[in-house]
This record gives sequence, structure tokens and C-alpha cells, in this order.
Amino acid sequence: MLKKDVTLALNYALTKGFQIHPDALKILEDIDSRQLQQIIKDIVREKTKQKMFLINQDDLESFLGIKEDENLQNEHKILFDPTPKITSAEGVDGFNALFASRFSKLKKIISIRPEANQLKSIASVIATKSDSDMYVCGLVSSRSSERNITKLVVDDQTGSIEAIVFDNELQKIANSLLIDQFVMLRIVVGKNGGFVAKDIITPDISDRASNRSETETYAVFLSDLHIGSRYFMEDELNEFVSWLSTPDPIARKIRFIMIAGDVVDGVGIYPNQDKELIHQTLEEQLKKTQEILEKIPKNIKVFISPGNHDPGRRALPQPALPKKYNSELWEKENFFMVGNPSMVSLNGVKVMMFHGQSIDDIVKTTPGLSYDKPADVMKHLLRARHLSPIYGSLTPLAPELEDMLTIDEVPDIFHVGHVHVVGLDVYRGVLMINSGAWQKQTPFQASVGVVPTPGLALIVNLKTFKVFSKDFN
Ligand code: D5M
Ligand code: FE
Ligand code: ZN
Repeated sequence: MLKKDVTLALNYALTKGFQIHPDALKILEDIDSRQLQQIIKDIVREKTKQKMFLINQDDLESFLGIKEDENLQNEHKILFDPTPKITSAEGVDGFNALFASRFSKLKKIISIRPEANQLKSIASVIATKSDSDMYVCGLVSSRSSERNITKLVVDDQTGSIEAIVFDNELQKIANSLLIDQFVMLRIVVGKNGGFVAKDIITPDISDRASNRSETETYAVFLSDLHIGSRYFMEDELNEFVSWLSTPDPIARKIRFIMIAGDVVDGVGIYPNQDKELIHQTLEEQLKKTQEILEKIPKNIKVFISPGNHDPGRRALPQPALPKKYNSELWEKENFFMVGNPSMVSLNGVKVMMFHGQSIDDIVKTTPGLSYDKPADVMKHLLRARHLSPIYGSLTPLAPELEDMLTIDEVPDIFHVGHVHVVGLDVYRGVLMINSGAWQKQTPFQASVGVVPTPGLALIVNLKTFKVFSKDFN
């Protein structure tokens, strides 16, 4: 069925004696309704002069300057989506399995290091206290600095070991470790019989050349729309969506839009949230989301993963937005709902999407990290090869049998949101993007000192990895 605005525009052309070729219709549907009437009037006037009374696709495309580049590749592949794998085992057993999975996956990653073949269990190292270098690995359960030393406690499945760090450079590395992250330590027995750390090795990622798109296809990175909130920047987001259909040469090359969570503001997410909501139910919020996003041209594929404000479940990994709140959004051919985290390949470029809930816990417990530099936090996640290491703090982790938050496969683009502050950096060949927000500063954010940078669309040329930022404020 045609939209009302399109029908009106068509009727105008028909009353002037024009015929409209069906292939022109799909273009008319993508034109912003505010511009549609005027465009049709202009075309009718031009073609009347030429005494040609058929309007076809070519006429519209050349009139709008949007003749599409047919050679632009727009292939996608969902490489990882937790949604079908989510089981949620329960209780202590479940968490034992989760941590065993984390340990074995990261041990496998670190085993490419030559030192790894000397790894011993913590229990056996404590029992033998050999004179030479010893290697252990495990999860950092605590780190503390006092006077001029740093103490690290590392656990594996056989026990727990405390190692003292004296060296200044090594103390810096020790203090940048995330709680519950996986490390390998080279240790020796100190003079007083305790263990001294001589080296700290993180799983990390190696320097790499990223996969690139063969064509200059562009992708847009968004997050934290917060639709439903009274602070949601509806006009600015609508401006962005209309811009996608303009003749702007960058807009004409966009074939993908990635949205990394907090699509809606949700219901009951924080105390007294209803007073800050314009739409009080998830159904209304997702209906509004659909109304805005469905104006995105059909030749752009949209990938949506959830955040802590979205429906589904709070604990990580999160399944895709449940269909029950708005099946229409789900059924759109160019829309793809995935979980958090997920990995999608765009013309061969691997994009890891993660909302970024863990950043709250990491900023709180890691010296030197802050909300205004989200890319620094993202770098730490890549080094730890884990998206949400800290257990038992603000970010709930589900007791899955498999830890789906380890970074098994290194992405070409690492896309995160949540902090509402735009951040960009490159770490060992990985383009890190924090995509900001489309919500003005909320009273809560003001109270905790979060200063957002909303209304910016970050656009990446998938062939050159050049990043553009377009301001819709
Ligand atoms: O998170 C929006 C921003 O607010 C993000 O920078 C994190 C910050 N935030 C969210 N919850 C907390 C708590 N509990 N303490 C400190 N800072 C927080 P959003 O997910 O959009 O609400
Ligand atoms: Fe958010
Ligand atoms: Zn969030």
C-alpha cells in the first residue's frame, strides 16, 4: 500500500495528464514527505515543457541527483549472534561453567605465546616453589597499590596466588589490568619466600592489516537513540534520516547503518523514569522507532543490537530485541535484529557491536580511565580480549555455559555505545568507534558528570577506513 503523501503526489501528476511508471514508485516512497509535493510539481512542469507525459525511475533519479551506483557492494553476513545460543543455566554451577569457559578460551588465545608451554597450575607452583622462572595464568581477582609496590592476586581452577610487583614500569601495567581479566605472569620466589612478578602478559591482539571492502561503500555507526525519553533528539534524528535520501555524495554511498543499543529508553529502567518519558510503554516506544527508521532508504541495511535500556533481558549476553513489542520492525526486509554483543561482516569488514555496559564498572575500578575517553576503555577491552570482565558489580552477567563475551575473533571495527560520548581511535589496526548518542544530557548524567556529545553521525568508508562525522545539531 502506498503512503498517503505518495498517493497525493501521484494524484497531482495524474490530474495533469501524466502516467507514472511503477519503477518510479519505490523512489517516491523514499523521498521525505515534506519535499515530495514540490519535487513532483517541479518534474511535472519540466516534462510538460518537453511534452513528455510519462514519469519513470530515470527521470526521478536524475532530477534528484541520486542515480545509484550499481557497483557499490552491500553484502553482509552475521558472523556471531548470541540470540539462539542463550540458555541461561542457573545458580553456582552456571557461573562455574561460565568462568571455566572464560579461562579455557583465553588460555587458548594466550597459548600462541612461546612462554605458554611453561605454564603450571597455581597449586603446583605454590607446592614446588622452584628457584627458576615460573609461569602461571588466571583471572585477576584483586590489585592494590600501597607505598611503592603493587600486589596482584590471580586465580586459576587450582588455587590463588599473590604476586608483588616492584618494577615501576611493570606496576603501570599491573594497575591497568581490569579486575577479573585473564593474565599470564612470570614469577620468581622472592627473598622473603613470597612470589614476585617479573612479567605480565595479556592475551592482547597482534598488529594487523584490516579487511577492507572492495568498493567505497559507507557505513554509519549510531547508538543510544533513547526513543521515548523526553531528552531524545527526535528532530535531529529525523534530519539524519532525511539526509540519507538527499543527493549528498556521502549519503549516496551509504549501504549500512549499525545501531549498538539503547534504541529505546525503556520502562522501569531507573527510579521515577516515567516522569522523563514521552512514550510510557515499550510498544509505543518501538512504534515510534519504526516510524522514524522506516524512512531509511530500502537500499540501506540496518543492524540493531540491544543495550541496557532495551527490552529482552538485562544480563549479558543480551538476545535481540523481542519481536513481540513490534513485529513490523522485525519484518522489514532491510532490518536485521541481532544480540549484544554480535559480529557482522559488511563487505568482508568484520564489525563487532557491543553496547558497552561494562564501561561503568571499568571506569570505576581502573586508574586513569574516564567516561570522556571511551576509546581508551575500548582499548583495554581488546587487550584483555574480553568485553565485560568484571563480575559482581553493576553489569549483570548471565550464567551461560559458554562465555560469549570473550573476544575470540578480532574485529576490523569495534563499535560501542553507552557512554554517550563520541570516541575514535585505532589500536593495532582495529578501528574503535564509540558512536555517542541522540539524547540530550539527562538530569542523572548531569548529576554524575557525564557530558554527552549527541547528534553526531559517524560514517566510515569501508574501503579506506576514513571516518566522517556529520553534525545534526
Ligand atoms: O548510560 C548513559 C550514561 O550514564 C553512560 O555514560 C553511563 C552513565 N551511567 C549509567 N548508569 C550509571 C551508574 N549507575 N553510575 C554511573 N554512571 C552511569 P545509559 O545506559 O544510557 O543510561
Ligand atoms: Fe544510553
Ligand atoms: Zn546504555
